[in-house]
Amino acid sequence: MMDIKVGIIMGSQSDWPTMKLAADILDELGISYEKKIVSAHRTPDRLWSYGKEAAGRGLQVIIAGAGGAAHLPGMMASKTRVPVVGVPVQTRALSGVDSLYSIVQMPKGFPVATMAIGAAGASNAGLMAAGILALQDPDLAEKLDAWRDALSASIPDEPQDD
Ligand code: RP5
Repeated sequence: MMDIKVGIIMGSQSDWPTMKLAADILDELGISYEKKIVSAHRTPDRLWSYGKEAAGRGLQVIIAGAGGAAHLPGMMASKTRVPVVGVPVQTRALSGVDSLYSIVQMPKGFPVATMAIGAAGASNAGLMAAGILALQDPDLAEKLDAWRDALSASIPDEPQDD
């Protein structure tokens, strides 16, 4: 079994359609990961033990997504030195601006690498994790370069009529 290097955690089952986009990127690049529901509010003990054990278990990046009063990424960053990439999940009431503000304004000492709100942020979280791991993994670096080149190549020179 491959070592699990990335943990994808989220506050609720309802975050999974967004957070799955991070998982899709990791799948595309052949990066092993686990996915867990870890709520800062509803399962604080689970959050605590996940953060306490993360480095010892060999996790190298934690992607944490939450919406609304989105304390999960920041609380996780306070509990582990493993880099935390935060994804503000889009909310119905406030369009995810609440999530963004909850995640991005960390005090000095406990950073969260905060992505964009919603789908783009989740995909970019997968790519950010890949970039971090690629620093120590030449095969992955090659795959990530190819992924980026393919994206660039898919952009047409000129706009088309509908
Ligand atoms: C947060 O509350 C979760 O991250 C989710 O985005 C939001 C709503 O959760 P549910 O009420 O859908 O479970 O904790």
